[in-house]
Amino acid sequence: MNRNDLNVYFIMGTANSAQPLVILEKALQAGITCFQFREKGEGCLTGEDYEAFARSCQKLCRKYGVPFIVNDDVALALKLDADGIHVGQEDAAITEFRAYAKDKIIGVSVHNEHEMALAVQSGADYVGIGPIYQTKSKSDARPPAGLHFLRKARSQYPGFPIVGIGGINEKNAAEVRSAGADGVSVISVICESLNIEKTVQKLRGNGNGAT
Ligand code: TZP
Ligand code: ICP
Ligand code: MG
Repeated sequence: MNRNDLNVYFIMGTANSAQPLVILEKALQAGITCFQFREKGEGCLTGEDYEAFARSCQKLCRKYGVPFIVNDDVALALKLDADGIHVGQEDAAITEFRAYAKDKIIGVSVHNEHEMALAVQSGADYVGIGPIYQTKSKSDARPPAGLHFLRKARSQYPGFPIVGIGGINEKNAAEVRSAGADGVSVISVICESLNIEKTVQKLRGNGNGAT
């Protein structure tokens, strides 16, 4: 995968927005560089509705040439021929998915040096590090970790694709990049934005205070 694809990495499901497809298209128009389908939480879609919603998101991503990544659900990712999958430490093993999908993007959530080393060795294409700040979008999120491990991971793996996640907004995105992230992964700051165009622009850090 291209590290630039991680620049502004939007994650969403129906739990995050009342009009998810409208929000997704606005975000795509505004220039997000990656999308993750994450249909989780109370009242989330199941069965046919779940698959149909995923396909609608995928179709939009294709229209804008943006990678469509599925969170956790290996079967769905394979069925839809998604561009990739993102797995947590508790989810399916990377090697299992790689066996089925040699050329797909595989992302892994990591929280310490050991998990990072394992992800790199197992052939992950990128890692997500977080939650950096307090997040309200993940019910089982760990406490905020700050930037320390992100900095360390970057110094140990100078060329490895890394995205920061958790409580990232227009104001703190620049310091996440400065700490070594190739990009920022966000849910609420886009879903709750009154001006998605502007929000995405600021997340990109193009001359908005990025150091
Ligand atoms: N994993 C760690 S934090 C998080 C996930 C899925 C949620 C990020 O959402 P937000 O609203 O950008 O804090
Ligand atoms: N990082 C990314 C990119 N996605 C996730 N769902 C996560 C961490 C937990
Ligand atoms: Mg997971």
